[in-house]
Amino acid sequence: MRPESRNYIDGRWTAADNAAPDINPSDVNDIVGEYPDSSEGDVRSAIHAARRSFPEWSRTSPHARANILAAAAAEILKRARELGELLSREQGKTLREGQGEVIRAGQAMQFMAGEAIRIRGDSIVGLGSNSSIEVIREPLGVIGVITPWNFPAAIPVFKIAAALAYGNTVVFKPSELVPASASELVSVLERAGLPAGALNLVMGSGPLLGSAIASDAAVDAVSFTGSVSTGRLVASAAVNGATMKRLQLEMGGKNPLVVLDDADLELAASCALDGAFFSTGQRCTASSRIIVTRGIHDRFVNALVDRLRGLRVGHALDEATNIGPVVSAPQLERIHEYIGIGRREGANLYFGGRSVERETPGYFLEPALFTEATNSMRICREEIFGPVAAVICVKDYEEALATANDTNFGLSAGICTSSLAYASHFKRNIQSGTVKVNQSTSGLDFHVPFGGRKDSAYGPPEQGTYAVEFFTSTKVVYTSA
Ligand code: TXE
Repeated sequence: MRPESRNYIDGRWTAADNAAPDINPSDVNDIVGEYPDSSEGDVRSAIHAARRSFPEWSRTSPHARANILAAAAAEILKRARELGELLSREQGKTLREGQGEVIRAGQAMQFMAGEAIRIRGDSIVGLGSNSSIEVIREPLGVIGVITPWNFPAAIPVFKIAAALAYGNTVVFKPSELVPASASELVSVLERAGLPAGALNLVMGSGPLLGSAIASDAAVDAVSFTGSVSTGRLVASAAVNGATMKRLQLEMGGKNPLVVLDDADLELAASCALDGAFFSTGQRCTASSRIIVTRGIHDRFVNALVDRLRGLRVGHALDEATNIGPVVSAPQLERIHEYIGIGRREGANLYFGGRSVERETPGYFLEPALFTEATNSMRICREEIFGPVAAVICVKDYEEALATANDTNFGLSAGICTSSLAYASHFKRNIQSGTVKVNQSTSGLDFHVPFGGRKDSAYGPPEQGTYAVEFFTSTKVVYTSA
């Protein structure tokens, strides 16, 4: 199977003037395919197609929209192994993680199919005599969807399925690093019966194409996931262009996992291992700061390192691999830079952190664990986005909570404790959009809202029934009988 190496604009697969290779990070000699390196002209064509198709698509019956999404979900779930393998091949997460992500994407698509027929409003008795009021929801129009490389299937589905379910049309710009998964998702939706122009795919440079989408007057809203720095550029283009657009930005995290003396040691070590290192640590909800009270600190570090020693770093498609490669050479270089910064700042590189060779040339990195870190160090303040975690030793729960909140991010946070009192206090006082108690900070359900605070997010949360807030606008109608 060789995915379409073309853009999808106005219902047609069209080549761009230039193309770029999609490289397998487990084996850089393996080119998954050549994908469009599109121009601003290609983006404008896609936006115009989305604009033209909006009136008809927005008037399509909710049942018809639901059937299309349900048919697409069925194909995704049926092809989960094949699509998961393609995802792992181009992005580097393990086969189990890639197939798991595709299944989650298919299930989220199914969920959104149901949401298409659950659009509801309110009927309110007016304050004036014989006045009745309706609150109705309407689609926004053309949605720009700009997505990152770490969840090539799930994050595009969370955005695109919701946008389409509520009657919007879409211009989709995936990360340059994962075009194959994006192409497959769009071809699945085309086969499911989407009319021409309802969904348009333009692949290539983020700074060129993403900013063109964010600034174009014919785009009504932008839903973005990526880094804080890029999110700010998207926001600037979206409000300083010809029109002010609605924005939904899901950005980075520096997520704390607090481990208290009364924690279940084995459970805490497993939560930390999963949260910090699985998916090669390339998750916005990764536990990159592990804040441990001193009574359990040494036993916890030893239990975590025992688990780290058992992990196999290798080719994403090798069933024995636990940790796949880092996604790209620039990302691997960035991670090594942070490991060097951590050592120079005085943290102790207690385990791992070295590039390793495997049978094929790839971006393989041993998971890195720092101890003796302080929260003021750059490795505890800045998002590294790789298999790197820092253990911060604190005196007690109070210091742990204060340290956890001392960050510019606010995406996910976890606590491992057997105390209901500490867990309840933590839930109420941690400044994050997601809180996990005796669970990894990563690994979220698709049917509930997901969003952050502070620098981690801007605009309403994604996913679940809460997606209706961003992808529709309300209209309040007053009628005198
Ligand atoms: O993200 P970017 P990348 C963080 C993580 C990682 C860093 C870089 O720290 O090291 O981001 O990863 C498009 N206007 N996260 O490069 O640059 C780009 O093409 C409009 C955390 O993937 O944010 C891609 O489609 N769009 C994040 C998307 O924006 C632009 C997950 C994200 O790219 C653009 C991934 C511009 N000027 C990375 N420049 C999370 N929170 O999950 C680029 N893009």
